Amino acid sequence: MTRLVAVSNRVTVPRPRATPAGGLAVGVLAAMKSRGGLWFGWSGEVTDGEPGEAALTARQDVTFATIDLPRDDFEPYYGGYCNGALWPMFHYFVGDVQYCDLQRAAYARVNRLFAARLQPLLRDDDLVWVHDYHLIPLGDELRRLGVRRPLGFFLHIPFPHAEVLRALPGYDSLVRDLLAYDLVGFQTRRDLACFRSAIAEVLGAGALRADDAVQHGGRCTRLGVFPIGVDVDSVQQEARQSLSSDSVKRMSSGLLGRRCVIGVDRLDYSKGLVDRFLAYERYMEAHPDSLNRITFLQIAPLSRADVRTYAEIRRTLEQAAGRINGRFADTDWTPIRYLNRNFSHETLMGFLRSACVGVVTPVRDGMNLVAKEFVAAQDPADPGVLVLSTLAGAAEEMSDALLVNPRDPRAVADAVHEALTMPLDERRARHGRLMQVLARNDIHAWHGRFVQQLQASAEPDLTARGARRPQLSVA
Ligand code: ADQ
Repeated sequence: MTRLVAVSNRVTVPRPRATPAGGLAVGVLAAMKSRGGLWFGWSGEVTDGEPGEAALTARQDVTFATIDLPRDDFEPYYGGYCNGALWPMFHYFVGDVQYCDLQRAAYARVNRLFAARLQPLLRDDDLVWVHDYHLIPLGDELRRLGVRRPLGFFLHIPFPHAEVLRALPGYDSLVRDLLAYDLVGFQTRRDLACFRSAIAEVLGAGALRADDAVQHGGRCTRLGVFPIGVDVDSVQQEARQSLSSDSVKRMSSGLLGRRCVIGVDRLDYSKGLVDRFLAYERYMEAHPDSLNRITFLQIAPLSRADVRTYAEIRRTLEQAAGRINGRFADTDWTPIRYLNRNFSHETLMGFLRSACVGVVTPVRDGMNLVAKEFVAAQDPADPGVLVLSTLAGAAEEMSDALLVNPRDPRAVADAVHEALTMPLDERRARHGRLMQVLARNDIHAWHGRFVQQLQASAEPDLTARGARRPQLSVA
């Protein structure tokens, strides 16, 4: 039996009442819980000396293997290259990219360290699945250490078009590093198309085969689209159960009968929160009859607080919420309730179920699990309506949401109005169709398809000798 080894920047060892606020952790944890195996990554701690061997913690079928990172490398690796260069570049915030050679060198060293500490833990029958932009060079580092097992990579965030990517110094090495993997997965067809543009830019159009495989350096890398989903049954159950929990009851009773519009996002400039607040202000201006009848609840736990752009967006949002509330609030009503804290997943699903409208308006997002969770959490007999950005990966599948350009406050305000006034039969019909999409492509389908295709990549590549292989891209 093959063993699944997942690798991500941060490993979250589950603890009671601790919920990771982040889509990657939610997705990887679901895959590990259902398949068992080893999950390797950073412990969350830094050390002054040379980081030691991985610390192992076993929980049921999953072993969590964590390493500390060198103090001197952590900041330039994580806050620097990962979140100061790659994150903004991959989300098309080209003007915010802070590139620095020293940070890129720290990124390379951390990836080398990951490989050195992971390699002794690997067995001959392992399938290794590496997650996200922090670890692009890890596959190549493992190959250098002699690892021959199938290596897969999944990118949780968008992949930018070559025209954008080529503004990043050293972008060609990132593209070549991805070709050390046997299987590279993306969230959407658009991301895959952008990666093809990058391959054409770096290696020439001839490197891409018609079946979406890249032949390079003696290796064949297959490309595919694997849109991440949610655990529909578990979200439904959590949402129903938590309606009777204290937190959800307190939230609902605090609304005093008002209808709730909800947003749930990590505090990140890619999530479109400033534009969303302005759109909500526009909505209240255009619909004075809504004042004191609707509450907008925005939950936004802080993330990457040490990175400058994140501190800036936090200040801007606090000012916007303060200004809008100061302008519209009444003695017994606050139009925007803005909370920077984490909740348990179950509580959050209860909040989503209690809301009439979910506003998910990132200005760029790989997928966006909250959009899917909002739909899955609804009461099918009286469902709320999802307002969704066309620039979220989720929009590719969720065409029954009200799709909007997140940068257009009038369009978002109009969609919120349409959602709040939509007749019940239309809400039910849209919700039913969206649920079919979610059920067809849930979290189990996501990891099941990826692992199956990674496994298949361990088989010899017959295509090069003229035999047919099954088509690997998407649902
Ligand atoms: P994220 O950018 O973190 O994920 P998202 O996909 O929306 O974004 O996932 C967030 C997850 O964290 C959701 O499951 C949500 O319920 C949870 N969460 C959010 N706020 C919370 C809070 N206050 N308390 C507790 N939990 C909270 C990245 C990419 C996305 C991609 C995912 C998965 O940026 O585009 O969808 O990975 O691939």
